[in-house]
Amino acid sequence: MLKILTALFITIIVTTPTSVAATAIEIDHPWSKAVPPTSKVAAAFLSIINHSKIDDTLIAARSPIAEIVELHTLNNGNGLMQMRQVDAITVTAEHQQQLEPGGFHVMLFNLTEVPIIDSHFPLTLIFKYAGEITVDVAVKPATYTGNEQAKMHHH
Ligand SMILES: [Cu+2]
Repeated sequence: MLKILTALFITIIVTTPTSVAATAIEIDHPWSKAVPPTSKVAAAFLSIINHSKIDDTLIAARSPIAEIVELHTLNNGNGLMQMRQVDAITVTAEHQQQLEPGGFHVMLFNLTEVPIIDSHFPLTLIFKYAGEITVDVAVKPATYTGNEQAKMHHH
């Protein structure tokens, strides 16, 4: 009996940290707007859902299709929308943070491969606590806004 209890105890210790890390942060609907074939820049948008009881922070990102990946925000200064790099994007405990056109986004510079409509490219997001999460970013037409993700527009 003691042996069984010990075995169970060990199993719990080994598996718990992994499952907590895997479910604490969820990335929903990662997408990117298609850019001209000669473009050197692109932007990626997504929802970050923090299921944990502690605030987490997106601190960096990287992608095999870009030499430089930065976290950006858009500011409305004197009627002009200006992009600015930010060090981090905080995701409050049990809340959702949108990265969307007109707000926070992931900026890809010096593209080594220009994403094509209807294709995907990998993007790795690095969080302070949740660690690295890699998602497949869907490349959408330039007219796409991300607001109608619930609707299907395939004909
Ligand atoms: Cu930007």
